[in-house]
Amino acid sequence: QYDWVSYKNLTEIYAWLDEMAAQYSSVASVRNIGTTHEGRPIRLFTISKKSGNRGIFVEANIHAREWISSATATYLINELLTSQDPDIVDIATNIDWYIITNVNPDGLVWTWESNRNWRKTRAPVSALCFGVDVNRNFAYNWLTPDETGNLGASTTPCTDTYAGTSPLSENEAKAVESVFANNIGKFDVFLSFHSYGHYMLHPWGHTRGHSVDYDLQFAVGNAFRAAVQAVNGINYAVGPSNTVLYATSGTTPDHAYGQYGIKLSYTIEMRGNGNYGNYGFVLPPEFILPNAEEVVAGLIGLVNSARTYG
Ligand code: 0X9
Ligand code: ZN
Repeated sequence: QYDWVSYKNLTEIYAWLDEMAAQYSSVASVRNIGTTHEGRPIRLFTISKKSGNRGIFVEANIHAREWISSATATYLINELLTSQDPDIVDIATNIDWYIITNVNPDGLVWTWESNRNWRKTRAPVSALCFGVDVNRNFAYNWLTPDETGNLGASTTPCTDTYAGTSPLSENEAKAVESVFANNIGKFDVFLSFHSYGHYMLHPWGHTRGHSVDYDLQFAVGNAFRAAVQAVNGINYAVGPSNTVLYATSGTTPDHAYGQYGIKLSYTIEMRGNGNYGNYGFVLPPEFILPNAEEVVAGLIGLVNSARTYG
């Protein structure tokens, strides 16, 4: 029986996605959108209960060690398909959901079998070194320094923020890219689930300059923050990722906004530190449910805020 009491490995997550797609086959489906270096499928789960809906695209676990991100993505799928709560029924019925629970399956398996702290993919990238940071491999302003000269990414294969040899060089990034490219104009919101630190980050990462849609991005991000805080009291910091967190280039949210015009594009850094304990990426399983509950409440707040804008 699947639950959110313990973390699940890739085999368990993929088996559960299959079961849910089979059980709710009139509204849900799961399909392969790419294959990793080690031959594992990258899978897209979709929920559509009504024709003509606009959509929200969620990616999770692009960083292998951030287990809470995929646990929250599966919790979200479960809520959308099973909850009777009117707010959940609303967002499940009136929005199409495109969810990649595991952008980086090879990395996740490596964290279970060899190194719990692994971040990147597992493709060989130089003598003795493995892995590209998929969240530095997207095309929009790939390896572009900000005003302070900070690349926010690395050209050194052995480092944790290695950007790859070229934009979209990695199969994982190509798979995510295919969802954007095959659904132009579909998504009003893009969400990248990460941990940790309690941040709700909007573009840009690659520049300190304010985006054209800064006010909208901040307002909707702030609605997420308020709805999260109402559940368990955790207060996320909201703002542009470059200045609130640090410089980055080639991230999925910058790409979603810059390349595809998805204005409401966010990185959500979930639990891992704070006054209940500084666990970092190794968040104990008893926090899966409270984290997931507050994030889903946050998403309801985000949707209702977004609806008040054109
Ligand atoms: O460095 C990252 O990729 C993210 N932090 S993490 O600790 N999960 O690795 C932050 C990315 C934020 N940047 C943008 N949203 N542009
Ligand atoms: Zn991350």
